[in-house]
Amino acid sequence: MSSRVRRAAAGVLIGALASGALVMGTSGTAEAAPKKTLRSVAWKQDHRFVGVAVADDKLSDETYARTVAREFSSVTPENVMKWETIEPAPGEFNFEPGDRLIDFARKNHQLVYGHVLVWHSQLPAWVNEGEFTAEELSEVTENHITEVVSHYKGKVQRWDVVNEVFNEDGTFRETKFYQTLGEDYIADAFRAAHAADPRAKLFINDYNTDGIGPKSDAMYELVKDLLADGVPIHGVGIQSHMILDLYDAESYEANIQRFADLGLEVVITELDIRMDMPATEEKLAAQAEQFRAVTQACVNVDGCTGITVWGLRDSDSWVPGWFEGQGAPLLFNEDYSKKPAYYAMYDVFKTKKKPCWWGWHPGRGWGGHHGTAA
Ligand code: 9MR
Repeated sequence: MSSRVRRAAAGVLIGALASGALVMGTSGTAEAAPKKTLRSVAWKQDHRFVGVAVADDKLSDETYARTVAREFSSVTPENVMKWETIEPAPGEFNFEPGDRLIDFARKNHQLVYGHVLVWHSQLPAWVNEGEFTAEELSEVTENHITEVVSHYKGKVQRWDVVNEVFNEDGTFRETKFYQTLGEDYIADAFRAAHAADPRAKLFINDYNTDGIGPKSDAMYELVKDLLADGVPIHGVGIQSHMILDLYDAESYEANIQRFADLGLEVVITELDIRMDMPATEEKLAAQAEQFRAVTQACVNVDGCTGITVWGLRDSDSWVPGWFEGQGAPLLFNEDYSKKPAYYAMYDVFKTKKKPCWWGWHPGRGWGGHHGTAA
């Protein structure tokens, strides 16, 4: 593609993302209801995407679909691109539910964040319990990645290539892949994904890597090594499944910044903030402040390109099913009304934090930049 064509294509994408606001109009019933949408303020003010994990079985619900389309500029399939769904039997691929989401995203001018190629969980028994030599498992994995990424070539802009490879202490998790192939399975997965779609941005993703600590340190060392070895890795996903009031803003931002400083993109990939139920007004207000702080941390770091929340409404969340007595971790109530957390995120995006200076810059010519007027 010529650079002119590429620029034109980028222009279309930018226009499409921004157009969320035009399509959508007003929403919400609260007194302070913003006139715009989350996706439009995030994109227009900050050039960041706001994503949501989408449950395939809910897309047929009109209000659910309308809210996902209106408020978000990126979608992540919550489950349907995982190995057990997409390749349930050797070489048998089930792309239909994933295709449905791709189609939805295209109609609504949304990005797609692919989730996930290599993960120890939601792995079909034929892989997890299969008796493979290293060579065989390597081939099975490469084939899986090649088929899935090729199928979605040009339609999925970012992929979680490997997910949750670490234990809490920063050692490698003893998965089928690690036990059979050793650490090399990680670099190999990135190489296979890159070969299948050289333009897709490839991510490593994990939870409890939100602040600086043994697990995020291990992630940092690993990605540094991968970069030094020329492995095609482009980003780090910080899942950010959080607990109300357990948050260290400084550490969170410093962590995002150090990955960005390596030249990598950072995406907050699975944000939710759970609390002990019942959810009181006070807790919901505190939760909003934590959403505000997380959003602000991303906005403060140039390399942090987007935030995805892990589900639309509290009633869609994985949390109550996994943590007894906990819940209410997202931005919308079951009746699709917006929670204080929604307004907090909106507020950060709509407030431009850094001045943008336009003018002549010695050595760079005309243009704008953030920060001080130098
Ligand atoms: O939200 C997903 C839930 O519906 C599934 O049952 C669960 C199975 O492990 O996975 C959930 O999503 C996970 C994501 O794929 C990876 N990071 C942790 C997420 C929450 O468990």
